[in-house]
Amino acid sequence: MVSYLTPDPQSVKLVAVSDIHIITQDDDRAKALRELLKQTRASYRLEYLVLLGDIFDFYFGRGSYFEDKFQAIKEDIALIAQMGTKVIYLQGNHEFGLEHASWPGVEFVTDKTYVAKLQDGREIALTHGDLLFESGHYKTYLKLVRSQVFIFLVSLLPQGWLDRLCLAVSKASRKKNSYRRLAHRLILTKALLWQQSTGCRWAIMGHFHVAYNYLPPGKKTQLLCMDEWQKPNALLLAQDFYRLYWRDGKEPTFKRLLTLTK
Ligand SMILES: [Mn+2]
Repeated sequence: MVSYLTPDPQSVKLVAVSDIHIITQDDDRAKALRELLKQTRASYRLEYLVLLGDIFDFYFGRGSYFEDKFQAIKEDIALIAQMGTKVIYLQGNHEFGLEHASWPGVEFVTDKTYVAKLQDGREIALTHGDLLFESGHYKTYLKLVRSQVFIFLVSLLPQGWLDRLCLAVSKASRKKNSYRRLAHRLILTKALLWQQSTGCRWAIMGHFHVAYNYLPPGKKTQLLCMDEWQKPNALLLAQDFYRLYWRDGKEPTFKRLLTLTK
C-alpha cells in the first residue's frame, strides 16, 4: 500500500539521510542535501536529524582539513541543531576518526548502534549497516583503521593527498561493487538478529542502498533501509514512515510506507 499524501509537518519527528557519498560541497549531491536541510528547517520542528553514515565519500575526523572542506554543510546542520533538534551522525565505512570530529550541535557516534528515543515513547535503533557483516578480515581491517595509533599516523599525512587517494580507492571499489549481487535474504537475516539484540520495534539502517521495509511475519517489528541516493531521498518518521524524494526545482514527493502501528 502506497500513498502519496504529505505528512502533517507537525507530526514529523525524525528525518534520516545516508549514503549520499558527497565528494565536494559544490557537487549535485551536496546541493541536494543542502536543499533538503533548508526545507527541513522551514517545515519541521524535529526531535532528531539522523546522518546515518557515508554522508561523504571520504571523511577523516582528526584535524581541520575536512571540516573546512565541508564547512557549508556543517553550518547548515548547525542551524538545525540550534532549533533544539538532536543531530546524530553515525560513522559509515567511508568515514574515519569521527570520534575526533567536533561540529557544533552534532553528536558523532562510532559505536555500531544508537537508539533514538522519541518523546512519544517510540524507540528506533540506528546502524550504518557495514558492521552487520563483521567477517574475520573486515574485523581485522576495522581494528587497524579505527586504532588511535593508525588515526594519529594518518593525521600526519598531507590531508589533500589523503583525500585524493581515498576518493580514488572509493571510486575503484564502487566499479567493482556494481557487479556484485546483493544477498537480500542474508542481509535481512543479519539485520533482524541485530534489531532483536537492541530490543527496538523499529530500526533503520543504510549502507546497502536498497529501500527495504521489512515487517517479518509473526513479529511486531519493522526494519527499514535507506534508498539509493541516485534519486535524492530521505526517510521521515511521523505517525508512519515516509520516503521523501525530490528533484531540483520540483515539489518533493512523499511515499507513505506500510507501517507497524504502535
Ligand atoms: Mn556504507
